[in-house]
Amino acid sequence: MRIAIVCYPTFGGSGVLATELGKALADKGHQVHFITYQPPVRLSEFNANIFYHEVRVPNYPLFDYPPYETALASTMVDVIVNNNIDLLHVHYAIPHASAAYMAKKILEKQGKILPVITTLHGTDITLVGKDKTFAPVVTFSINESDAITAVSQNLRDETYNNFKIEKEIKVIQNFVDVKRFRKKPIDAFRRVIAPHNEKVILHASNFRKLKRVTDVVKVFAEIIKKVPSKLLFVGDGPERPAAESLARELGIYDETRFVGRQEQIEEVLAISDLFILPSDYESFGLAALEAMAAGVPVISSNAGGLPEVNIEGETGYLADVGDVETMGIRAIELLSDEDKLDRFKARAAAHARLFDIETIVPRYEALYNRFLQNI
Ligand code: GMT
Repeated sequence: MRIAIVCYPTFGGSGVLATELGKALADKGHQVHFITYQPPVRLSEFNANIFYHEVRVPNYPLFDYPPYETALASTMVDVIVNNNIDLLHVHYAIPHASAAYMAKKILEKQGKILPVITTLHGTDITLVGKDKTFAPVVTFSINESDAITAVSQNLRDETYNNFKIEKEIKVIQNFVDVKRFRKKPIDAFRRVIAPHNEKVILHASNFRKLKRVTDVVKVFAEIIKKVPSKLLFVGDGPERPAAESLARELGIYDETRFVGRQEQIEEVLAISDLFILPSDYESFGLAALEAMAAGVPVISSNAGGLPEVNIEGETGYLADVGDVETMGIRAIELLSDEDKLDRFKARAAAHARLFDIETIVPRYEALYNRFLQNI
């Protein structure tokens, strides 16, 4: 198959998922064309079946707001015609689904039928999409997609609850390449981070308000009273200064390390004992799944699709959003009992295997095939 994929090329979960999907499809012999405004972050290795097409938005003095969506739709048409693309798969509805609709209509005029699949990822529905400014276009373009998928049951329900969707939304949960996350810890790295064999607590995100990074600091402040430990922050974003100043205020800054964005997150996970994700909402929580694949249990909020990923009392613990006290108690319970921690680590890894790339990617292929047979 020749598949075009549109996504955000940044560190966000939707872009990561779309890129990993494209790579997996290319490994299976499909030709994959990424259409984005810069190369996707996880697209670092050469693969003969992968093509990258940059969306260029010309600068013109009249444009206070460069018309990205128009440029994207035009690039889609160009790539689809010139590479004989069979199917367009867009990740994150805004503005990708409406640009796809435009491209589909243009191509129809030229006699080409283009199946469009839209995968909903989270904030395109729950935060941004719900906004009155976007809602009519989001509703329309989702309904005009030939197939709609959501990354969790919760996101599917949220979409039906918030928009008038007339079509079936198929749940295809996010996946992880389990093999990639089965890493042995690099001893020298662990010694640098935790020189006295302290426990390593990890949080990784884009540090947006919704991630509640200051809650991570508060939970850690409880943990460190009982368990010698270090806190590692991976990623960057607007709430980092707030997290840093709270850590200073609580006198735990020296036990905390901000390592910025990391492409090799598996190396960091390999030295970690516990992952904390206290978000206001996660449609799924891909970062938690990646942690579990590396055998790292998760303390998370019970918001959105997180209970579909992190299983209470098995792969970690869940608490209400903002309940840092319970999160702290559960974390201490786990970290101060080696046998229990080992059991949780093993179960986290086992549960992550249910979301293995080899199980989930064929579900996308089956969906693609359904449309290609109809042309
Ligand atoms: O919130 C993020 O980290 C970014 C965001 C995105 O769209 O890139 O992530 C969303 O998609 C991920 C992949 O499907 C999910 O794992 C995240 O839970 C989801 N984020 C939210 O729902 C807030």
